[in-house]
Amino acid sequence: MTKHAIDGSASPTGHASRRRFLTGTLAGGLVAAGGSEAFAQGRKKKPIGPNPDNQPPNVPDWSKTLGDGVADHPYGKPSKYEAHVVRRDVEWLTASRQSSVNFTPLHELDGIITPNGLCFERHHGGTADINPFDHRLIVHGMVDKPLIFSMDDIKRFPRYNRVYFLECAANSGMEWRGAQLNGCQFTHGMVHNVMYTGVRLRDVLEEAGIKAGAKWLQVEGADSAGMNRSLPMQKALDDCLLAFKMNGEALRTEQGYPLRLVVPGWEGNLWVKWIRRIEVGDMPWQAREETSKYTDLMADGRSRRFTFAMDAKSVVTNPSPEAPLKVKGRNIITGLAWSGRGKVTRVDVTLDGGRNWQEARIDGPVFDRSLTRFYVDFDWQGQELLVQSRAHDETGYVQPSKVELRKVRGVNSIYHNNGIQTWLVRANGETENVEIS
Ligand SMILES: Nc1nc2c(c(=O)[nH]1)N[C@H]1C(S)=C(S)[C@@H](COP(=O)(O)O)O[C@H]1N2
Ligand SMILES: [Mo]
Repeated sequence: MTKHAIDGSASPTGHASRRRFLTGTLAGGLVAAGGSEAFAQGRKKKPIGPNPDNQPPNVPDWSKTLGDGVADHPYGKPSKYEAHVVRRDVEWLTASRQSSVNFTPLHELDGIITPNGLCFERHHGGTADINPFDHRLIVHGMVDKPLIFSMDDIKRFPRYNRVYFLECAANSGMEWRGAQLNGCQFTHGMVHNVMYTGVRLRDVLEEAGIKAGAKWLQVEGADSAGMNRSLPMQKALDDCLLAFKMNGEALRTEQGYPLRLVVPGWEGNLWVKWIRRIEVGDMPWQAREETSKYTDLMADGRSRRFTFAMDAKSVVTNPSPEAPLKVKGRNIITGLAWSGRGKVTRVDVTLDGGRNWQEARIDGPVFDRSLTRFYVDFDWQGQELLVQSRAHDETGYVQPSKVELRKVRGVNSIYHNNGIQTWLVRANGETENVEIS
């Protein structure tokens, strides 16, 4: 799988006619080198250029008046000049309260941690607005003594801090049949990476006493969807957490306040938010989310089921359609890699659609089942590029091309698309989602 068979004469196929351009996000079209990023995203008029009054040796406007005091910022917010850095949704893709999803702006971030306000959201029945004093977690079924825990009870178990990515199994799911969404926020933004503080699910289960023969848990949320999944006991005992903090502060409502299940490396759907009930049993429950949904329909009509672990994957976040190259000369290519099976050990990047690969420079902490940041420092002379990245993990697994992936899985799937992404960078810096065969 490491050898990348690319037809020497292969030219990129844009499928532009099949692709729906996202109004409001890319409406202004993509721009030539020199445009500001906000302009590239069609939200601002073409900038006239920096105000000379604010340039050296002049004293800039913001140095001439007294600023806000601390009383103006009881809870901090990003600079108003970063107002375009937000989660976004796709109009035709489930934007109702019954079922909704938005996407992390990956191309605006750096390092490995996703800020709390930018973590993508996926809700099956909207968010639950829970009073933590009233919230309870029930543990029952095949246990010695059924228990009900308050949040204070949960917080008295030993605490652990762990950084993990959460990826929705449907991330990149719209791309199974070809390039469709023109932006890395939309092709890859159903992933976030957070430091959780919580307690081990194992400790809570052992408090109730697990009966012999117990093999599965049913985990259920307190949202209007009552979203539930079956979780193997082995995984629950191994490394799952019941988390109440994200990146140091209380979980956000959108992420499951006051308590969520953390299931390292496994598909996001299992990470039950607003968790209220754990039932211990000896068989899976065959819930909606593991029968009708979150299964992969193969070409022969059979379905892959209980596909828990997220395979190694990566994406170049810059350049990408929302973040075109702007100037010739020194440029940075950067992106993210992750694996649900361990640490990322290496990331390769190609600028010519897979003929030549170079090893990217990984920087920042490399944690087990966490987003991992990579860079390629390069000199761009305005040549067309076909940029791809390819992740390796510590099991020896190498991220496959989309062609290789489709050979095994067909094109009926929605979930678990970890194929290599291609961005076409044109001579003017515009960048487009394409596929090469
Ligand atoms: N209770 C509950 N838990 C849930 C969901 C939900 O709708 N309700 N959505 C699941 C899905 S499909 C995903 S991908 C993740 C998304 O987590 P996030 O909203 O923190 O990104 O939560 C999972 N946990
Ligand atoms: Mo999901």
